[in-house]
Amino acid sequence: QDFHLQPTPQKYVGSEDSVSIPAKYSLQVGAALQGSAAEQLVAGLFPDAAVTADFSVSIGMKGDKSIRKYAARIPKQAEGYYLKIDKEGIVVAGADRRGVFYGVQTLVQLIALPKLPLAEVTDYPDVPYRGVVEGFYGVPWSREARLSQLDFYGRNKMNIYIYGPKDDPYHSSPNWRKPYPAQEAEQLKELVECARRNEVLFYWAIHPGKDIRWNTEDRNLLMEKFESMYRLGIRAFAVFFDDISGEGTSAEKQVELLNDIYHNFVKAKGDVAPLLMCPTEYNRLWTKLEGGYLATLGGKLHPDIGILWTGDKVVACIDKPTMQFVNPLLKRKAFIWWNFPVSDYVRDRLLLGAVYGNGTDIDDDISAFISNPMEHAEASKIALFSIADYAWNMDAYKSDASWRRAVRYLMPGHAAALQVFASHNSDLGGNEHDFRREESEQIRPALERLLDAYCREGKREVAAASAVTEECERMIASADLLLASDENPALIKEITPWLMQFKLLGEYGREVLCMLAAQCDGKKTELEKAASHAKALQVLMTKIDATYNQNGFQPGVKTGSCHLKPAFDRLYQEVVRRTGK
Ligand code: LTM
Repeated sequence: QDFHLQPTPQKYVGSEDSVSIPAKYSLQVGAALQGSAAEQLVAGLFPDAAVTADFSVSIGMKGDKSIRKYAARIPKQAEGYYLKIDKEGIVVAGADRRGVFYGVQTLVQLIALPKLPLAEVTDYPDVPYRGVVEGFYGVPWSREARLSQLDFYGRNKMNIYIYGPKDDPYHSSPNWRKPYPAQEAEQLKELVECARRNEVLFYWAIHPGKDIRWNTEDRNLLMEKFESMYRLGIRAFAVFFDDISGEGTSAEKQVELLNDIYHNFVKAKGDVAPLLMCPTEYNRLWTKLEGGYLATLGGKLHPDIGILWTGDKVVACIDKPTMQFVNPLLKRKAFIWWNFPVSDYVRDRLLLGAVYGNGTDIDDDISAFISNPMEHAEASKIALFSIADYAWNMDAYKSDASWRRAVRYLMPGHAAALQVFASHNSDLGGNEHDFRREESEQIRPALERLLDAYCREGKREVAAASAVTEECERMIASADLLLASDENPALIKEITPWLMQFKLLGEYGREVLCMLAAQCDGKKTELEKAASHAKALQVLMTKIDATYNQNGFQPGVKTGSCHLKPAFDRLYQEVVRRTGK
């Protein structure tokens, strides 16, 4: 049977042979797992265990009696696990609690297959922290979106979520000093519980730098805010000093505050995860070595405090040279904040393309790889799926295959349609960070041939024209299939304006090709008919652009904007020019 475990395990040894779990089985869960997320997951999978049976399910972590025989096979790495399925039973043995949880998550994927294969999996993550920072500008994610995200992280073996939406006034100025109103506080509590069920560390970040005063009053207010978050159940904290100017940017003052939080809050509590901070100079382009900002952090910040880093620029792929630059300055392994698929600086686009460009040789240089996503939570899962895959097992990471699996994961019943849509909605267009992504790669050669033959010689390249027409038909059908589907309502709701625009673009492309054919064949009436329809479609696309997604930054709805739309516009103009009208 054809399947791929997600994220790609370090070692999978499978066989063609399979086993069916009998109605009668025994279940042993290690004592150390009591109350854990793994135990809850196992209880759902195996609800009717007998005391003795020929088929046994043994789940435990290092030191547990239930898996003692397998202790030597458990990987040494944190969060690692060993999973064995044979005719006699199933064993999941984890290096720690999270390792057991991940082993059971792998088992969940295998049990969902038509046949449960006999297999052995030895697995562990390459990067210690993998996950998401909700750190974008724009409408923060909803309660439902966050709950769904946390379940998604659990299933994809991501272990960290940092809450830091820039437009939550209680995270940033003006209200970072105040506690959350009751209803929002309740929702945060619910999220913390959901994170626990998914073995996700829930970090809450504060962003006080825009108006912080370096005095005792503000120091105490920040500590009180952390206390109020601690009372909600939060056990992991971060302080962000990005995107600020003025007094708040002082490295010395930031260090003083963070070390104070470290000693008098994190250590004093005893059950709080390592503190994280986002520096003001969080990328190489903005680093002023002569000012000594990063060197001050590196030298004076307590070594247990993690420091975030976005790479060579605000938005950039992460490679070895950027790590070799920053780690010696920080005197620790940087905690990577990857600004993808965040789209808060290109809000008229959807970034649904493949995840590529990050070094696969940096696992030893980073303490974490976390992604800043789009305001569209469900659509972000396309990229997040592959980021989870990449950060778990860099050597095995295959960008294109992972992207296709991500698409299938989100809409298994409409994977082909979503793939067509995603493949034409990935580039950012010209932007302040000069960050671009490939788009429409498969149809690009045909588009280029078509343009070249027609614009230079007024000829219709037949094979290219039919390939592009077929692609337009696929676009139209895909848009309809997705718009009509109720397979993933959250996703369709987020992308509906782009789907409507995408359908029009397909129709426009098809009509432009009819114009071109009619012009080449000298069919005047047909040409006029096609031209007036193409023109109407242009008007409709402009209307969608002016009606939907009217944010105050990059309003509108752009689709296929890297190659398709420019090519169709160019051909349209060329037909008009050659017709003399
Ligand atoms: O990247 C960082 C550290 N800070 C901000 C983010 O909040 C924002 O989402 C991204 C992308 O626009 N750029 C930033 O500067």
